[in-house]
Amino acid sequence: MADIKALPFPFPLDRNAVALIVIDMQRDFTEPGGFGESLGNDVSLVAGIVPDVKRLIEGFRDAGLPVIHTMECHSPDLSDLPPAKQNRGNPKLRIGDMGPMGRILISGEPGTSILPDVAPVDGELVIEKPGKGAFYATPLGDELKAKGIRQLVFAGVTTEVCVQTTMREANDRGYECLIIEEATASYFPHFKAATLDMIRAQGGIVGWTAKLDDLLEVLS
Ligand code: C5J
Repeated sequence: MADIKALPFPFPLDRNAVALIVIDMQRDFTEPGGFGESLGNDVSLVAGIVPDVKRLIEGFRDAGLPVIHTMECHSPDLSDLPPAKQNRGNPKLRIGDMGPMGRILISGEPGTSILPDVAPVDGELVIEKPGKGAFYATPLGDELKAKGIRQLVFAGVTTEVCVQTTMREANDRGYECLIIEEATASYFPHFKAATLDMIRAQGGIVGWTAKLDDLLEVLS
């Protein structure tokens, strides 16, 4: 065990039981022409975290620790897309529609892919998920159990949607959860700030928050 400086108190990192989970660093959320922009968002706000997510991933790889990636996407026949999700909001392009990077949020389409700078390498687990949370309708829970993982370090987009949903799912399943502040982003900076506050409130009711350099110092 090694303590990482964190809030609301130090995070007791166990190198034998920790994995990094990088949520939805996909072109559809970070590049013009994707799902994020079709909902009216300024995607440059979230694209800016790529260098810090890359440093975090490299820190885990250099330490020989597991890195897991998730992708929010649906099957081409939309059989895993409930109408309640498809019809939500008033986007220019809905999930499954053809956009400039292929069909929006559909498995295998160019826009659904993870950004090259933070893409998985051979041997890293990639979870395709139809929901906001990465445990719903995916093999993630079984994979973590099989690997003996008890602690999850979180990065990715967006802080208050897929990152927070997955962190809460993990927290309820008994995982110790730590989110890295510089490695997550929202289209709404005040939502990110509020999410980090919520996570560490009440003695860490959802988990811990830490700065990237404080984690990397302990990993190196
Ligand atoms: C959203 C996500 N925001 N990855 N997805 O729809 O947070």
